[in-house]
Amino acid sequence: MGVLNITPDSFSDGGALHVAGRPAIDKALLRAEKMLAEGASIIDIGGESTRPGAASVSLQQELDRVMPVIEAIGQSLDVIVSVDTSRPEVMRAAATAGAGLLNDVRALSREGAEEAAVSTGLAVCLMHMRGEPGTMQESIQYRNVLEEVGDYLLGRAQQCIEKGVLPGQIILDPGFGFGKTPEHNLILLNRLALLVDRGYPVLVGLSRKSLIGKLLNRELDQRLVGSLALASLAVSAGASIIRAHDVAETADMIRVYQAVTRESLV
Ligand code: 7PJ
Repeated sequence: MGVLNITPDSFSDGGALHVAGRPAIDKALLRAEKMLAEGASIIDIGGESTRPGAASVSLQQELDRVMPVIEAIGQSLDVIVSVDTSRPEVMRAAATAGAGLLNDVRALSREGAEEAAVSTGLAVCLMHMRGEPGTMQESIQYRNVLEEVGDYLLGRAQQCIEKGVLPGQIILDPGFGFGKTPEHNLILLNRLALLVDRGYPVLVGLSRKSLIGKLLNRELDQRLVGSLALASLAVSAGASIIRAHDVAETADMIRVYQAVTRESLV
Protein backbone atom coordinates (compact mmCIF):
# COMPACT_ATOMS: atom_id res chain seq x y z
CA MET A 1 0.00 0.00 0.00
CA GLY A 2 1.55 3.25 -1.17
CA VAL A 3 0.77 6.47 0.69
CA LEU A 4 -0.61 9.52 -1.13
CA ASN A 5 -1.19 12.42 1.24
CA ILE A 6 -3.28 15.25 -0.15
CA THR A 7 -2.64 17.58 2.79
CA PRO A 8 -0.68 20.79 3.18
CA ASP A 9 0.76 19.55 6.49
CA SER A 10 1.40 15.83 6.21
CA PHE A 11 3.81 14.25 8.63
CA SER A 12 6.12 12.64 6.14
CA ASP A 13 6.00 14.41 2.81
CA GLY A 14 5.09 17.95 3.68
CA GLY A 15 2.33 18.92 1.29
CA ALA A 16 3.89 18.27 -2.10
CA LEU A 17 0.49 17.19 -3.47
CA HIS A 18 -1.54 20.03 -2.01
CA VAL A 19 -0.53 23.33 -3.55
CA ALA A 20 -2.10 26.79 -3.31
CA GLY A 21 -5.07 25.51 -1.33
CA ARG A 22 -6.06 22.70 -3.64
CA PRO A 23 -5.01 19.19 -4.59
CA ALA A 24 -2.35 19.00 -7.28
CA ILE A 25 -4.25 16.36 -9.25
CA ASP A 26 -1.71 15.86 -12.04
CA LYS A 27 1.12 15.45 -9.58
CA ALA A 28 -0.93 13.07 -7.43
CA LEU A 29 -1.81 10.99 -10.48
CA LEU A 30 1.85 10.81 -11.53
CA ARG A 31 2.88 9.79 -8.03
CA ALA A 32 0.19 7.09 -7.97
CA GLU A 33 1.25 5.82 -11.38
CA LYS A 34 4.85 5.61 -10.19
CA MET A 35 3.89 3.71 -7.04
CA LEU A 36 1.83 1.28 -9.11
CA ALA A 37 4.80 0.69 -11.45
CA GLU A 38 7.01 0.17 -8.40
CA GLY A 39 4.80 -2.62 -7.09
CA ALA A 40 1.97 -1.10 -5.07
CA SER A 41 -1.39 -2.82 -5.37
CA ILE A 42 -3.22 -0.31 -3.16
CA ILE A 43 -2.93 3.50 -3.09
CA ASP A 44 -4.01 5.06 0.20
CA ILE A 45 -5.38 8.58 -0.26
CA GLY A 46 -5.74 10.83 2.77
CA GLY A 47 -6.95 14.40 3.18
CA GLU A 48 -6.72 14.75 6.95
CA SER A 49 -3.30 14.82 8.56
CA THR A 50 -3.13 12.73 11.74
CA ARG A 51 0.16 14.30 12.76
CA PRO A 52 0.06 15.48 16.40
CA GLY A 53 -1.00 19.13 16.36
CA ALA A 54 -2.20 19.12 12.73
CA ALA A 55 -4.97 21.55 11.84
CA SER A 56 -8.45 20.06 11.72
CA VAL A 57 -10.20 19.91 8.36
CA SER A 58 -13.86 20.40 7.62
CA LEU A 59 -15.89 17.80 5.76
CA GLN A 60 -15.99 20.01 2.68
CA GLN A 61 -12.22 20.57 2.78
CA GLU A 62 -11.61 16.85 3.09
CA LEU A 63 -13.94 16.07 0.17
CA ASP A 64 -12.33 18.81 -1.94
CA ARG A 65 -8.91 17.32 -1.27
CA VAL A 66 -9.51 13.63 -1.80
CA MET A 67 -12.40 13.28 -4.23
CA PRO A 68 -10.75 14.71 -7.39
CA VAL A 69 -7.74 12.49 -6.77
CA ILE A 70 -9.81 9.37 -6.12
CA GLU A 71 -11.80 10.05 -9.28
CA ALA A 72 -8.69 10.67 -11.38
CA ILE A 73 -6.92 7.52 -10.16
CA GLY A 74 -10.10 5.42 -10.39
CA GLN A 75 -10.56 6.46 -14.00
CA SER A 76 -7.04 5.90 -15.22
CA LEU A 77 -5.19 3.33 -13.10
CA ASP A 78 -5.77 -0.33 -12.40
CA VAL A 79 -5.12 -0.21 -8.68
CA ILE A 80 -7.16 -0.53 -5.50
CA VAL A 81 -7.90 2.93 -4.13
CA SER A 82 -8.01 3.18 -0.35
CA VAL A 83 -9.42 6.26 1.36
CA ASP A 84 -7.86 7.24 4.69
CA THR A 85 -10.83 8.83 6.44
CA SER A 86 -13.03 8.64 9.52
CA ARG A 87 -16.00 10.43 7.99
CA PRO A 88 -18.96 8.41 6.73
CA GLU A 89 -19.74 11.04 4.08
CA VAL A 90 -16.24 10.73 2.63
CA MET A 91 -16.47 6.91 2.75
CA ARG A 92 -19.69 6.94 0.75
CA ALA A 93 -18.45 9.49 -1.78
CA ALA A 94 -15.19 7.58 -2.24
CA ALA A 95 -17.06 4.30 -2.73
CA THR A 96 -19.21 5.91 -5.43
CA ALA A 97 -16.04 7.11 -7.15
CA GLY A 98 -14.60 3.59 -7.19
CA ALA A 99 -12.60 3.23 -3.97
CA GLY A 100 -12.01 -0.34 -2.82
CA LEU A 101 -10.92 0.07 0.79
CA LEU A 102 -11.91 2.27 3.75
CA ASN A 103 -8.89 2.93 5.96
CA ASP A 104 -10.07 4.40 9.25
CA VAL A 105 -7.60 5.29 12.00
CA ARG A 106 -10.67 5.62 14.27
CA ALA A 107 -11.88 2.09 13.49
CA LEU A 108 -15.36 3.21 12.31
CA SER A 109 -16.07 4.76 15.71
CA ARG A 110 -17.62 7.98 14.34
CA GLU A 111 -21.37 8.12 14.15
CA GLY A 112 -22.59 6.60 10.88
CA ALA A 113 -19.23 5.10 9.90
CA GLU A 114 -20.23 1.47 10.53
CA GLU A 115 -23.38 2.01 8.45
CA ALA A 116 -21.30 3.54 5.66
CA ALA A 117 -19.05 0.48 5.66
CA VAL A 118 -22.06 -1.82 5.53
CA SER A 119 -23.79 0.04 2.72
CA THR A 120 -20.65 0.36 0.58
CA GLY A 121 -19.68 -3.27 1.17
CA LEU A 122 -16.00 -2.28 0.89
CA ALA A 123 -13.07 -3.75 2.77
CA VAL A 124 -12.37 -1.81 5.97
CA CYS A 125 -9.18 -1.37 7.95
CA LEU A 126 -9.89 -0.95 11.66
CA MET A 127 -6.92 0.72 13.34
CA HIS A 128 -6.20 1.10 17.04
CA MET A 129 -5.57 4.60 18.35
CA ARG A 130 -5.50 5.89 21.90
CA GLY A 131 -7.08 9.34 22.15
CA GLU A 132 -7.17 11.76 19.22
CA PRO A 133 -4.25 12.79 16.97
CA GLY A 134 -3.78 16.17 18.69
CA THR A 135 -3.29 14.66 22.14
CA MET A 136 -2.55 11.00 21.57
CA GLN A 137 1.11 11.18 22.56
CA GLU A 138 0.36 12.65 26.02
CA SER A 139 0.31 10.40 29.12
CA ILE A 140 0.34 7.05 27.40
CA GLN A 141 -0.23 4.13 29.72
CA TYR A 142 -1.29 0.57 29.17
CA ARG A 143 -1.62 -2.28 31.61
CA ASN A 144 -0.70 -4.69 28.82
CA VAL A 145 -0.41 -3.00 25.45
CA LEU A 146 -0.58 -6.18 23.40
CA GLU A 147 -3.71 -7.43 25.12
CA GLU A 148 -5.42 -4.04 25.15
CA VAL A 149 -4.77 -3.33 21.47
CA GLY A 150 -5.81 -6.86 20.47
CA ASP A 151 -8.96 -6.82 22.60
CA TYR A 152 -9.94 -3.38 21.29
CA LEU A 153 -9.54 -4.45 17.66
CA LEU A 154 -11.38 -7.73 18.12
CA GLY A 155 -14.12 -5.91 20.01
CA ARG A 156 -14.49 -3.36 17.21
CA ALA A 157 -14.53 -6.15 14.63
CA GLN A 158 -17.30 -7.91 16.56
CA GLN A 159 -19.38 -4.74 16.87
CA CYS A 160 -18.99 -4.04 13.16
CA ILE A 161 -20.09 -7.57 12.36
CA GLU A 162 -23.16 -7.08 14.56
CA LYS A 163 -23.98 -3.99 12.48
CA GLY A 164 -23.73 -6.01 9.28
CA VAL A 165 -20.10 -5.73 8.19
CA LEU A 166 -18.99 -9.10 6.84
CA PRO A 167 -16.01 -10.76 8.58
CA GLY A 168 -14.33 -11.02 5.18
CA GLN A 169 -14.37 -7.23 4.80
CA ILE A 170 -12.30 -6.65 7.94
CA ILE A 171 -8.57 -5.87 8.21
CA LEU A 172 -6.93 -5.02 11.56
CA ASP A 173 -4.06 -2.61 12.30
CA PRO A 174 -2.36 -2.08 15.69
CA GLY A 175 -1.79 1.59 14.80
CA PHE A 176 1.94 2.03 15.32
CA GLY A 177 2.66 5.45 16.78
CA PHE A 178 -0.95 6.30 17.53
CA GLY A 179 -0.96 6.79 21.30
CA LYS A 180 2.02 4.53 21.94
CA THR A 181 5.51 5.03 23.32
CA PRO A 182 8.47 3.67 21.33
CA GLU A 183 8.56 0.72 23.75
CA HIS A 184 4.87 -0.02 23.16
CA ASN A 185 5.54 -0.02 19.42
CA LEU A 186 8.43 -2.45 19.88
CA ILE A 187 6.29 -4.84 21.89
CA LEU A 188 3.47 -4.68 19.35
CA LEU A 189 5.82 -5.42 16.48
CA ASN A 190 7.81 -8.13 18.26
CA ARG A 191 4.57 -9.95 19.06
CA LEU A 192 2.62 -9.06 15.93
CA ALA A 193 2.17 -12.75 15.13
CA LEU A 194 -0.24 -12.94 18.06
CA LEU A 195 -2.49 -10.37 16.39
CA VAL A 196 -2.20 -12.19 13.07
CA ASP A 197 -3.28 -15.37 14.90
CA ARG A 198 -6.60 -13.74 15.74
CA GLY A 199 -7.68 -14.53 12.20
CA TYR A 200 -8.04 -11.25 10.29
CA PRO A 201 -5.59 -9.89 7.73
CA VAL A 202 -3.24 -7.38 9.38
CA LEU A 203 -2.09 -4.07 7.93
CA VAL A 204 0.91 -2.24 9.38
CA GLY A 205 2.15 1.28 8.95
CA LEU A 206 5.68 1.83 10.21
CA SER A 207 7.10 3.78 7.30
CA ARG A 208 9.25 6.76 8.41
CA LYS A 209 7.58 6.81 11.83
CA SER A 210 9.12 8.53 14.82
CA LEU A 211 10.00 5.18 16.41
CA ILE A 212 12.78 5.01 13.81
CA GLY A 213 13.75 8.59 14.52
CA LYS A 214 14.02 7.80 18.24
CA LEU A 215 15.84 4.54 17.72
CA LEU A 216 18.42 5.74 15.21
CA ASN A 217 18.31 9.49 15.71
CA ARG A 218 17.38 10.01 12.07
CA GLU A 219 15.35 12.75 10.41
CA LEU A 220 12.39 11.87 8.19
CA ASP A 221 14.40 11.57 4.99
CA GLN A 222 16.90 9.22 6.64
CA ARG A 223 14.48 6.53 7.82
CA LEU A 224 14.32 4.23 4.80
CA VAL A 225 16.56 1.47 6.15
CA GLY A 226 14.81 1.54 9.52
CA SER A 227 11.44 1.43 7.77
CA LEU A 228 12.45 -1.60 5.70
CA ALA A 229 13.85 -3.43 8.72
CA LEU A 230 10.64 -2.92 10.67
CA ALA A 231 8.45 -3.78 7.68
CA SER A 232 10.36 -7.01 7.05
CA LEU A 233 9.72 -8.07 10.64
CA ALA A 234 6.02 -7.32 10.13
CA VAL A 235 5.95 -9.40 6.95
CA SER A 236 7.65 -12.29 8.68
CA ALA A 237 5.09 -12.11 11.49
CA GLY A 238 2.38 -12.57 8.87
CA ALA A 239 1.22 -9.04 8.05
CA SER A 240 -0.74 -8.95 4.80
CA ILE A 241 -0.49 -5.26 3.86
CA ILE A 242 2.46 -2.91 4.37
CA ARG A 243 1.63 0.80 4.24
CA ALA A 244 4.72 2.56 2.90
CA HIS A 245 5.99 5.79 1.40
CA ASP A 246 8.95 4.14 -0.35
CA VAL A 247 7.15 1.65 -2.53
CA ALA A 248 9.97 0.44 -4.79
CA GLU A 249 12.26 -0.38 -1.87
CA THR A 250 9.46 -1.99 0.14
CA ALA A 251 8.40 -4.10 -2.84
CA ASP A 252 12.02 -5.28 -3.28
CA MET A 253 12.15 -6.26 0.38
CA ILE A 254 8.91 -8.25 0.07
CA ARG A 255 10.12 -9.97 -3.11
CA VAL A 256 13.34 -11.03 -1.39
CA TYR A 257 11.41 -12.19 1.66
CA GLN A 258 9.01 -14.23 -0.45
CA ALA A 259 11.81 -15.85 -2.45
CA VAL A 260 13.32 -17.13 0.78
CA THR A 261 10.09 -18.39 2.32
CA ARG A 262 9.03 -20.01 -0.97
CA GLU A 263 12.56 -21.24 -1.62
CA SER A 264 12.09 -20.15 -5.21
CA LEU A 265 13.02 -17.16 -7.37
CA VAL A 266 9.49 -16.91 -8.80
C1 7PJ B 1 -1.34 4.84 9.48
C2 7PJ B 1 -2.49 5.12 8.75
C3 7PJ B 1 -1.15 3.51 9.95
C4 7PJ B 1 -3.24 2.95 8.90
C5 7PJ B 1 -1.31 6.91 8.98
C6 7PJ B 1 1.89 8.22 8.95
C7 7PJ B 1 0.74 8.70 9.72
N1 7PJ B 1 -3.44 4.20 8.46
N2 7PJ B 1 -2.45 6.44 8.46
N3 7PJ B 1 -2.13 2.62 9.64
N4 7PJ B 1 -0.60 5.97 9.61
N5 7PJ B 1 -4.15 2.01 8.64
O1 7PJ B 1 1.79 7.83 7.78
O2 7PJ B 1 2.98 8.28 9.54
O3 7PJ B 1 -0.18 3.16 10.63
S1 7PJ B 1 -0.85 8.58 8.88
